[in-house]
Amino acid sequence: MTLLNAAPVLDVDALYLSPYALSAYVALIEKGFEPVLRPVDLAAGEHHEADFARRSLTRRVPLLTLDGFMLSESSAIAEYLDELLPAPGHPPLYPLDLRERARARQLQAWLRSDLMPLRAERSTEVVFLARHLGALTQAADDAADRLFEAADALLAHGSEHLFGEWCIADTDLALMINRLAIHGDPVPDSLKRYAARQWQRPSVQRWLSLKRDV
Ligand SMILES: N[C@@H](CCC(=O)N[C@@H](CS)C(=O)NCC(=O)O)C(=O)O
Repeated sequence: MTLLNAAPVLDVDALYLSPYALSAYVALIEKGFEPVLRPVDLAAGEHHEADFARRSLTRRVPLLTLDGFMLSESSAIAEYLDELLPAPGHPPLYPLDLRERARARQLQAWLRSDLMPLRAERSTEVVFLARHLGALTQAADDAADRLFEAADALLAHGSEHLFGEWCIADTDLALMINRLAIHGDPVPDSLKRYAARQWQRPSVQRWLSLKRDV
């Protein structure tokens, strides 16, 4: 099977604003794929149409189709790709050390399930469309403080990435910090620098360069 030559298809939101689509896209690029992006118009409800509902199971983007296999949920996609094309031989998406890998997955799960006020008040339009929004509520401020505390603890070693080498959780964490940093909200300097460096990664830059018709 020549998987690296197969062109995976990634269903993503049509405006390329989904942080989860970003994560799945970066995972594919880092593994050496050239995915075909298939835009799904969420505002028009295309994700509720029968065909997409059947293929995704969840009616959400991103949805990967690779070699006839369909998978949604961005972290499941990254884990699948990492096991499909493992290191050595392929660049890893997760740390090789068992505990660091567990920590990376913990961070991904947390970033996807918590910090709701922050995610709501600093939507990714801030990050991808340079939107300016109002002041944060106390609840979002509290969420930001929890984010900083966790990120500071994980990055206390002062290195460029969370776990020595880059991993997909670096992109997820940088996105969350950049919701605030790019907007100009107060962010500790060390975290601002970390997120700005992560944003320079070529796979992330490719996502940023997609044309957004808004
Ligand atoms: N946990 C999922 C979240 C996916 C998700 O929430 N996608 C949003 C776009 S950012 C979506 O499809 N929303 C459509 C809807 O829920 O109606 C993942 O990591 O892939």
